[in-house]
Amino acid sequence: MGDLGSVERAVSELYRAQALRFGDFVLKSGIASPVYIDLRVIVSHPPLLNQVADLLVQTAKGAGIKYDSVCGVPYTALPLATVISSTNQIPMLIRRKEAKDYGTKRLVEGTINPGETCLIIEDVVTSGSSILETVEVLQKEGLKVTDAIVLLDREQGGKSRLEEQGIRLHSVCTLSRMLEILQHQQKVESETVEKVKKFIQQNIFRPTEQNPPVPIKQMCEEMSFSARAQLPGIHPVAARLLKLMEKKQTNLCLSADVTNSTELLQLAATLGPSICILKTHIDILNDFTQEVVQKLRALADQHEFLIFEDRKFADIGNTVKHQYKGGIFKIASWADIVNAHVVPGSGVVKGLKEVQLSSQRGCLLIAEMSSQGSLATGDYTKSAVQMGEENSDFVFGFISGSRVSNKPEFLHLTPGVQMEATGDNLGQKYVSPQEVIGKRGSDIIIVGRGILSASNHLEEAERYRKAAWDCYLSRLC
Ligand code: S5P
Repeated sequence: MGDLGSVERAVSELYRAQALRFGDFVLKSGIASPVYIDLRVIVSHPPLLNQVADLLVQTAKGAGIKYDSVCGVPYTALPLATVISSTNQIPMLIRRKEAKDYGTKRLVEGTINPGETCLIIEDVVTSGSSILETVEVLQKEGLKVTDAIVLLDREQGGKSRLEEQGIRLHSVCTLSRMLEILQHQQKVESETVEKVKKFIQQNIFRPTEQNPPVPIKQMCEEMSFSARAQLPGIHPVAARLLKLMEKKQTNLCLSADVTNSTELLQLAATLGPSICILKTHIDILNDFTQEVVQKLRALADQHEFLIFEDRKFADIGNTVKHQYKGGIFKIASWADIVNAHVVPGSGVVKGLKEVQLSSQRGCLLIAEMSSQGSLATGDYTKSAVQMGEENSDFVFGFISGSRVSNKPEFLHLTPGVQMEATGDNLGQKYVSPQEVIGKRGSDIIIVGRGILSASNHLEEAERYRKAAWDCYLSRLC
């Protein structure tokens, strides 16, 4: 631990910068907490940033750790690692939270010299999961990782969990010491201290086999589907979808890519209870009639799922308006959800919006694609998100490989999901439900052939439903 004087000064400054707050807080997850810790604010206080970085280095020195590079756990610890690297002339590595895109999968930036030792820098440790994720990535690159330095240990089980995994955790300060310092400085009252201590004890993180570890910090920022359904300004389709997902305990969308209407209706009838959305490509049916979609609508209402026509509109506003409303398919009359490419610019959304029959129709924008070499990356993805956020009266989410918008009103649906295969011979690339929901923060998995190629569709759909739902549950507090 750092020396008393400098630690006390830092704690006092952290309190002043409102990185530590005491009172009655309701975390986004709905859990009541007497303490709120947010060290992201220290970037607005450069002297404090330097002070904290220095305390982290001194703590490493005091513990006699030898290291060749530092790596901050994304994102709050990145500026801390940067200051440590720059001030002490120690090389730094940056761990990406998401692979750059589906193709390159580069997870660490900077020069990696396998065999060298990297020291982990973190701001707050709760369960230790964020550190472990970073350790795993660095170790896969051939680096030695044995120690982590953290500013604040919340004493909620992280230290012992990390030790079990061979990582020694050294903290500048524990939450109880921080409380004592603040009490001594007469910044908090003894009643508050007791309340927080009780809260710590009652919230010790104990991962189990069924409940795999997920970073608590991340979990506490996570809202449940039903809480998101209540958000002011949420699109009615998103609200309906989120509510039925919670009720049916499913975040599985079936991609019903079949060419025969009997088969389509059979799938809807059998898998209806297991899914939240049934996705169609209505133009691949060999025997389309309006009667088919009427029957599909009846099944959707009976089993409470939404119908998503994966039409991928991609033309000027005036054309997509006709494509959505008219022709032989009359998509707008039966599909709750449609999607659009953003390549034509916002006119595509405006055209579709003109048709919008009621507020019970919504649109998803394609921000990323699962196929090899997709051009929907980087700035294109960012523009798609911006276009969606600017048209929230019709757009309620995105087709993407990961969470691309951090606004909880927007849903993320991810295709290219299979448990076993890694791709097909036409460029499709697959990842697991665990990766998509657990790691990349998406909300709904879209599964086609993963289920359709199984001999027992229902059994397989249930397997995917359960896997994706369990991952969603473990994201919550
Ligand atoms: O990027 C995308 C977007 C979509 S909507 N990648 C996709 O694969 N899709 C659709 O998801 C695709 O058109 C197909 O209907 C489904 C994936 O099917 P699967 O059999 O590969 O699971």
